[in-house]
Amino acid sequence: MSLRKRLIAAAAAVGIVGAAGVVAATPAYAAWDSCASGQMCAYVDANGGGPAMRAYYSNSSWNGSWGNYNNSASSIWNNGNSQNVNVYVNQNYSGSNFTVYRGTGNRHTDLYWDQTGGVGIAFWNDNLESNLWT
Ligand SMILES: [Ca+2]
Repeated sequence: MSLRKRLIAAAAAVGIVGAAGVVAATPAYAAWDSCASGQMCAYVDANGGGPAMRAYYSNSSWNGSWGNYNNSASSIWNNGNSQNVNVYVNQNYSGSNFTVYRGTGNRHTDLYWDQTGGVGIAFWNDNLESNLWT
């Protein structure tokens, strides 16, 4: 998701909480369930929204016949059956990376804010380009 859209969404979310205290806001996107068992899914928008890179296998580049997903993911879920998956900021499994552990509890809901690995805010967002099942 673009930074501008993200800031608008964040402002809207803050407004909801400020006005009503604790509210279970309906997310703008709720597409996690489109990630099939056995896949790692990297969505273009936060919270499993928008188109997704869906990978049963390791991919040295997220651009391919399935679409162009290099430098576009904003959320990610490993719905694999047995393996964790490493994701990288460059093609060919190179550059900074982190492990996406299997399971619902380890979804990276919004890579813009994710500081996994001690990197700054917005480092991972729109920056991933390859994945390696481990
Ligand atoms: Ca990148």
